[in-house]
Amino acid sequence: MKNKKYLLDELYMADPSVHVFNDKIYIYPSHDIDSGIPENDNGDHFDMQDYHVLSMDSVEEKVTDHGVALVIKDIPWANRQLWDCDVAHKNGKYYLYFPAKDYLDVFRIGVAVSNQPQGPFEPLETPIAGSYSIDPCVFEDDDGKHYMYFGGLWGGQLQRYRNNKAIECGQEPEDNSPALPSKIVRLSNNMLSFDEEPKEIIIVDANGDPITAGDHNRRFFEASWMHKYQGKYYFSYSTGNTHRICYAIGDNPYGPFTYQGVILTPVVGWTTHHGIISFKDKWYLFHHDSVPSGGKTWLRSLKVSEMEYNADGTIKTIDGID
Ligand code: FUB
Repeated sequence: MKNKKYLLDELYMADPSVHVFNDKIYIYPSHDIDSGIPENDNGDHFDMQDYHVLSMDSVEEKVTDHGVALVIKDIPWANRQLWDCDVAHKNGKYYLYFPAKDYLDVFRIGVAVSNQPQGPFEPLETPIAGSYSIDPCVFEDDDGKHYMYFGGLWGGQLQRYRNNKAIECGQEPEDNSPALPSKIVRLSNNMLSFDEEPKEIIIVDANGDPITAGDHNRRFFEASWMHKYQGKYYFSYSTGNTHRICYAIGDNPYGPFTYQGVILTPVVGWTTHHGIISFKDKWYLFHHDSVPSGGKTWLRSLKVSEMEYNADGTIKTIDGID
């Protein structure tokens, strides 16, 4: 499959996290709705109320929608905005990690648990202690350790924190200072808490200099994803207001990571977000755009494209528009 394919006609979904469980592809997307809330830089118009889980036997085949897996009204601490989630598997249980705003309008990351990959998921009473911001991506390394990558600027509130502490006046750094990084944290054995203080994901250029806050074409904005290829760690992310999916390569889950280039050029719609898997000897990029909704940035549709590597391990850029 070389061409891009839309996955679902009936519902608007976005932010696909993707995993292979029990030889099937499972997709954990955000479920977009038309909330009627006007569009703003805070992302208030993304007022999602629930999650569905999707699965596929292969990218060529029809998607199964397993229906509602978690609803905001069942999450005791969450008030609004179920944004990008991810799922990890350990010892026969599946853990859904999701961001939502609490009753103080602060994004936290929560966990919900199921015995099966399609849910339904039972949420814990409180968010993960020490969690903040959005877009959790959980990566299992070959030694069985799980790491969460998280963070997002602007509406994702990452600029309100330094050294994992909320600050009085949350602003992005000066243009020539290092960019605000995505965060990484190892999960505890029970998968329900952080096992350490979150650390910074440093992305450097070819000279070893950190990407700066003013470098909007390359700096991290949101949508962290981690995959491994030929023993190297590929950290990919959205550049937000320049609408690219970029990637950087490192030697371990914590980095540092060296910037490499663009995986997906800008799509129709403001946001861009992705998940990457290897399935039956091919690599796939799952992503979204707003073409089917006529460009409404808060009503996005899921897509999948085959992703290819060059001989040196770099990724061939995919055109977001074709
Ligand atoms: O879906 C809401 C937000 O839009 C996600 O959390 C971001 O990554 C962006 O895709």
